[in-house]
Amino acid sequence: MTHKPGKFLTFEGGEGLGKTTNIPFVQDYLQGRDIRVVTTREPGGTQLAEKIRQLLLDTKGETIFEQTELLLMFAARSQHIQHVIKPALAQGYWVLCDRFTDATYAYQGGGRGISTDAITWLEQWVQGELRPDLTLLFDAPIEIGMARAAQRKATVDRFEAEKLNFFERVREAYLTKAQQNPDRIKTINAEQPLLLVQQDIIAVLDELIGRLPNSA
Ligand code: Z5A
Repeated sequence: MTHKPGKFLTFEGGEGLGKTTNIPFVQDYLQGRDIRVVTTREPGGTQLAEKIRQLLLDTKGETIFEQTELLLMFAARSQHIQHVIKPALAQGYWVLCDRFTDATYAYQGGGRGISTDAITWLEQWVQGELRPDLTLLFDAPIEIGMARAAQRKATVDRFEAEKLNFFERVREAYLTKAQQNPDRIKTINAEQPLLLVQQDIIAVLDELIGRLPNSA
């Protein structure tokens, strides 16, 4: 049996701005339209990639250098793409992924200052033609996300322990990427109450579903 290839949707943005909250909402919305969905996350999504995630988030142990961090992100991504994302898309599932390569441009590029050329080279090598069909970028002033995240959990991981100006650079890099890719990256105002955020998400999803063949 042949399947229509699925769609690859990614969820991006600064810490605490609603990716984790809204992925189940999107999952329910799509399933309500008879779309089969797989949810996953980065770094992570396979046994090995989840182990790499633990290494990356751990605040203890030896210093992780910027290049090492970048390579670990793409090592995890490579496993994730081959084991989860590509097989699911080939079977017609829509893949909802909590962060993907835009996060690398934002955190390792914007935050750490690694050159875009290096990231682009790795993106091409590891992903080949694979790019998200749609990205929801949750955006708000960073203090809002930090306050929400702080309310939710007491401990901080290795990224959350960074200083404010690191997160400002991350936000800037995300917004630049969105400006460069207006068809793919849809920016959602995450400062709004959840109900309004979800109305905006539905508008974006309906637009995508409306463009599918046989969606009349
Ligand atoms: N990273 C990287 O550096 N390079 C890469 O290539 C990749 C990742 C892929 C782990 O990511 C770290 O990996 C990440 C970047 C790095 N580090 N940081 N920072 P992660 O996605 O697992 O971690 P996170 O960004 O810290 O996720 P998070 O804190 O779970 O944020 P979130 O999922 O966007 O937020 P949330 O849990 O949905 O919402 C936070 C709280 O706010 C929660 O209590 C909600 O109920 C509440 N909330 C959500 N929306 C609203 C609205 N609209 N109003 C009021 N309250 C709300």
